[in-house]
Amino acid sequence: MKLFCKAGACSLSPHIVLRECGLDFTQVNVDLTQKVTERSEDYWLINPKGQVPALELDDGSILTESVAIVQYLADLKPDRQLLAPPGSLTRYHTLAWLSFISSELHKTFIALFQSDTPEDYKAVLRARLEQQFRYVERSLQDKQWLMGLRFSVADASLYVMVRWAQAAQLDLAGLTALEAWFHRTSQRPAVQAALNAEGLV
Ligand SMILES: N[C@@H](CCC(=O)N[C@@H](CS)C(=O)NCC(=O)O)C(=O)O
Repeated sequence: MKLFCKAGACSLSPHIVLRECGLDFTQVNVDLTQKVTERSEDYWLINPKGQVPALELDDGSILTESVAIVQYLADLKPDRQLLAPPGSLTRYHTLAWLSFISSELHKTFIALFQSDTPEDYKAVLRARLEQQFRYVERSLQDKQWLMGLRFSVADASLYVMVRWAQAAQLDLAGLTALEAWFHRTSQRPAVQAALNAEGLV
């Protein structure tokens, strides 16, 4: 498999999951401004949406969308227990987190990071995100991971968002459960390996 990614982007989430699963893959970095891979391939031809992540499977087919990719990867290695089996309610709670992270956090950050977003609207987005992180904080009370006792694909996705929150200098003061969770996640060998491979440490 090949993972098309950009350092620190949302592709870090499937990157972490690939390493948590112990799957064999090649990391291919993409210049998102030029839409060209580090191997000088036209990225539009790989993902017509021009976005990372994209996962190339061994048969040459391409899977896009982080939420779909992490589920696919976790289902390849059910023994790693990154996603509960189909039919179990825990699976759908995990998917609820993936959906929340993708639609509520990720897209709000994208608007915040855009240079042409007006400053007064950026203030609205920051306040919205800080409110959402307070919700995450409440959800993490007395829990090791979002789903309780097990690290899941949802934790991998949330990790990227908290890194972005730090980069955007959002006010996360007092969110001690989130801070402890971030520290725990950062210490996982797969997370360290992914950060290293993306040149982030
Ligand atoms: N819905 C997509 C969104 C992916 C996305 O927004 N990727 C960003 C990086 S975090 C990107 O490639 N941006 C470049 C662009 O949109 O041109 C997913 O979750 O995989």
